[in-house]
Amino acid sequence: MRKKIVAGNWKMNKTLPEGIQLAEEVNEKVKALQVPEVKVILGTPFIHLAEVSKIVDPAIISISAQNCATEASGAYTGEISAAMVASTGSTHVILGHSERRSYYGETDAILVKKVAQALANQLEIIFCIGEVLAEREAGKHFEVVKSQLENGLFQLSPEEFSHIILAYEPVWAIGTGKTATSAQAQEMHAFIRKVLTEKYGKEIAENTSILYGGSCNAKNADELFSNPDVDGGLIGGASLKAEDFSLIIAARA
Ligand code: 3PY
Repeated sequence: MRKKIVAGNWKMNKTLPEGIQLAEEVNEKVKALQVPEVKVILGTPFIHLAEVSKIVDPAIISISAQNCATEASGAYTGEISAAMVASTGSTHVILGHSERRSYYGETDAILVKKVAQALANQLEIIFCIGEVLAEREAGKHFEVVKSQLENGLFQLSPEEFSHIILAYEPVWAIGTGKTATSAQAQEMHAFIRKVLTEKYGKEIAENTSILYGGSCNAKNADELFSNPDVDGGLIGGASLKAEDFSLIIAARA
């Protein structure tokens, strides 16, 4: 049985004291909700990881970085390795977010290296895929998403792939306030599961959690999560307020 997951992506928000406060609030809310069937993940900036790991109860909340380096260690000024991330108590890393692909030039080849580093350091990966508006308007969205899977992940063995959580984030719905309709989300998630079945077989495809991301919030979460192939959400802006984030977690329960 695949997991229901709600993961927050704080992006580049919150100073350290603000992040600590938010993590404390989320920890209290999740404790009160009592939803062991939902895996809750906080994707914080690098500088928060170690502190937030100490604050939250690891039985109910896991911690994730939002990126890691392509290399293991060495003269790479400003980079943070997967081993460093793991040493903070973080168990997850978000890779391939469209903001990293478009603003920082992360190609499929770069992501292959980051995925390898993350797996070598026992990190679970939330791997983001999704098309831009022009690709959807040209009817190429399925092709684009399939190629992101093939070129970024399909080098993995079935065992390695079991450490992947997918997040479908249509780029035109990120930070724009536009959300894919429930039907568009389900259509793409079902397509992704079909592609996974063809590559890894039915069991792995059925066990892979596929999250929806892109302006998912407390108002639309219920409807999005009611789809059979939408296993949860990767939440941007709405993860920055403990109340909104906990409403989304409750919607997934
Ligand atoms: C969003 O909801 O805008 C996101 O990009 C989540 O990763």
